[in-house]
Amino acid sequence: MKTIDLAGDWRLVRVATGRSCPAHVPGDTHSALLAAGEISDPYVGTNELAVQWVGREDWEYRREFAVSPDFLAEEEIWLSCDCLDTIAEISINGKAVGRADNAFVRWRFDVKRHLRAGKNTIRILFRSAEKAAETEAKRLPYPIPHSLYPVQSPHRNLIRKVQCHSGWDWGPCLMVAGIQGDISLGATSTVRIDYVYTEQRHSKGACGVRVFAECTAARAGAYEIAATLGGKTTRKTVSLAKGFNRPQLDLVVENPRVWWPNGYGEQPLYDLAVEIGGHQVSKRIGLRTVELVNREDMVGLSMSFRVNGVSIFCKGANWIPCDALPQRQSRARLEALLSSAAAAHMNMLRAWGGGRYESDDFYDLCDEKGIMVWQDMMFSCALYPSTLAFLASVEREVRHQARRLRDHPSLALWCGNNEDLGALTWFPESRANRDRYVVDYDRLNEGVIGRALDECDPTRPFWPSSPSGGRGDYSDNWHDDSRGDMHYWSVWHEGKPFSAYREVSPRFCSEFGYQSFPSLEAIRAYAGDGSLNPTAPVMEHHQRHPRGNSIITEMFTRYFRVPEGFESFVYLSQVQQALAIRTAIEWWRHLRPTCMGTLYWQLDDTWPVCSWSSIEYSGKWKLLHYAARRFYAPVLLAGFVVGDSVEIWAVNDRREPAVGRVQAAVMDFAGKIIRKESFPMGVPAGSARMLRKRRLASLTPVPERSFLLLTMEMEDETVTSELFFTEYKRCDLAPANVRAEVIAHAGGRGITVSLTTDAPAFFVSLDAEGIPGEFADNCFTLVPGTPRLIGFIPGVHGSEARPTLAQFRKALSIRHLRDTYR
Ligand code: BMA
Repeated sequence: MKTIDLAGDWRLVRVATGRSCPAHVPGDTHSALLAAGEISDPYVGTNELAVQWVGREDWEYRREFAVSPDFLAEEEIWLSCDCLDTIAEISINGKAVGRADNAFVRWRFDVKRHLRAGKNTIRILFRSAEKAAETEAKRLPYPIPHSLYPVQSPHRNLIRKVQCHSGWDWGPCLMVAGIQGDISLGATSTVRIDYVYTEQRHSKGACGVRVFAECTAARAGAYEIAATLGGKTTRKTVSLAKGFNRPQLDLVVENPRVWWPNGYGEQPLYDLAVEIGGHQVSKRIGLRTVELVNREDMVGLSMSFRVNGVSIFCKGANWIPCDALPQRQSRARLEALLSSAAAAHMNMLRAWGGGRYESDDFYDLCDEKGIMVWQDMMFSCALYPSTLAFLASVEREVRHQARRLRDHPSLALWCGNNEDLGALTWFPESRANRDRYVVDYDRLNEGVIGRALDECDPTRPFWPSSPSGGRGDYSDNWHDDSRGDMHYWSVWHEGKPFSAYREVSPRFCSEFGYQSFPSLEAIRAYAGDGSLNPTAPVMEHHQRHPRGNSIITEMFTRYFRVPEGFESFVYLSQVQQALAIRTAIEWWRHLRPTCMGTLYWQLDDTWPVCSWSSIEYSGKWKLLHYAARRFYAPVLLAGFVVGDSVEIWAVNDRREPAVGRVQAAVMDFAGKIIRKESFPMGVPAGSARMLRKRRLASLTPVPERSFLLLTMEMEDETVTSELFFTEYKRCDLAPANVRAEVIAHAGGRGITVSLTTDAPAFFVSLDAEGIPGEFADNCFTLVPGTPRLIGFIPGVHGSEARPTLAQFRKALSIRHLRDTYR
């Protein structure tokens, strides 16, 4: 097979005026216009509003390319486009080649008759997706509503494009267009392989791998198919018809090394190469079994994942596209985010239905890092049409994505959509005429998506919607903690206290979240120094939840003394977020095996904004992400006040028992230990145990005067945790004087901060403004007499940035709870 890569330099033409600028492919309109100085940065200030016109225009991408007589001599020649976003008309040398209307489909057009030897021109005209959606809305016999957000492009649910491009409650409205993913010409007179995928059969000491190669033959005939797996090659001759074929080959891997999720073992990957008629496709596969366990039990319907026969407690977050501008979604950015997820002991991310089927890089990295993927199909928070054209388009999309992605060992589950089942009750139209919309829903979700996935990937289960009570259950599972997965949003959207997290016992909580502000440096970059106030217009512009700032502020008043000054406000918002999610996850982890998964909303951001993310747009960790590294640790030590008692629990996710010693000390706010006990700990693999239960009154007569400091010593690590007996605001904390000394890391490229205090200090947080990097720990309790050394690794994954000690000292600031008020 021969190819001509068409990535690289193109020109972008604004059709209405003929004005043009350079554009990089793969890329998008907005990135090209920004690079050319035609628009201002939509992430700064309120510029987003000033670029809305871009999405309402038509744009043409255009370039020239050369074709050799050799290439032209091949029997079949096609144009292959991995992602055209979205409503596109393609022409070569002035002749129409085809049209596209779904950004999630790989488009292929026969182009042999349009090409000539020497110079050729290709043009791809992108019609405004927003206008196409409006036209479509007018054609529909009845309205198909979707969720509404502050800055938004309407009717996004009528076009097959990344749904959050149209604006979300954390994202800008940037209706980008463009050629994303690979674009190339291919030519062959033999065979083109379209998809390679495998099925595994595990037995003692061996794994049988059946390889399928979907291919298109230019000519009928006998061909040799060769597959190499783990260095061993098997061949056979097959007879192929002209057009579509699916030959298969059987291979065996002796003594396979199995793939494990992060925290459970290694992630060995095997190289697989398949060749037919000179076309070779290579990939890496992982050998493992993965099952979704849905069992009717005393509580309802269980939901857990079992990998290689081991029940996995799924720990992770929800993933949204890592940038609102597709051109910036680089492998390096994905690598940084996914490394951060793995560093916080995550073993699952949910690729959420309002985003995209991610790039190959994303799944390759998840394979390498042991991060299982819960893969939604790209439908979210809306009702969708079930016109024949729409269903046909979705069918094509799902069939393509299933075959593209099904070989990734990380991919654990296909899910029909995000919250569309629940959305049936959101809109007046669907409440008034539920039957009509349920039929639409079912035609699309079971009739097309579920059926196509069953067929294209029989190795994985299909989960109808997140949340849901399973296939065939059409109730709104939003608040049902007995069956399947739930989204628990009462603490944010309904303003319930953090303790409400303890009132539900989810089987699997696939969404729950709490907002915070991004760091001061992020805020300064979009708001400027003159708007450092939560309700300044530019700050409100970067807060897409209409009540977001009010919810954050109101919650402060429940737990904390009201913070003074903007910097304290921002810091406390991050402490509060970390506390909210920690409250939920510590509790739900201790409920295992009733609960077997927690995925908080959300890991990342698409632009700099106040949101539920634990990692802000730049890749910088919020305090929640540091907290996640502790509350998602394989062995968790947690204290809970339950009624008039205090319970101390340990949760062990490991495949081996956890043994160690625990010390529980009641300390007053001057740092004096009032009571102390120490006891051995032994927790069997994959279980939770209550270690001690004490009457609160026996620990402390006045809950406002002290706190519980927990320390767990195991062979390989020491873990500490703290528990307050009442709200922080009720406690008279001592104005602790935290001292920091910055020292160079012996030998390494890191820096160490040595911390001491003269009184207990809570949520002690270090920040090195403007210096990318991560601290070894953050947002922790510091007590007198126990100094801490906290390492700082500069650079965001792989970057060589290395500050001098003087620069670091200048950038370093330290905050703790008592600092936020006088
Ligand atoms: C969830 C998600 C998103 C949304 C988030 C915060 O339910 O599915 O649609 O951004 O809530 O409101």
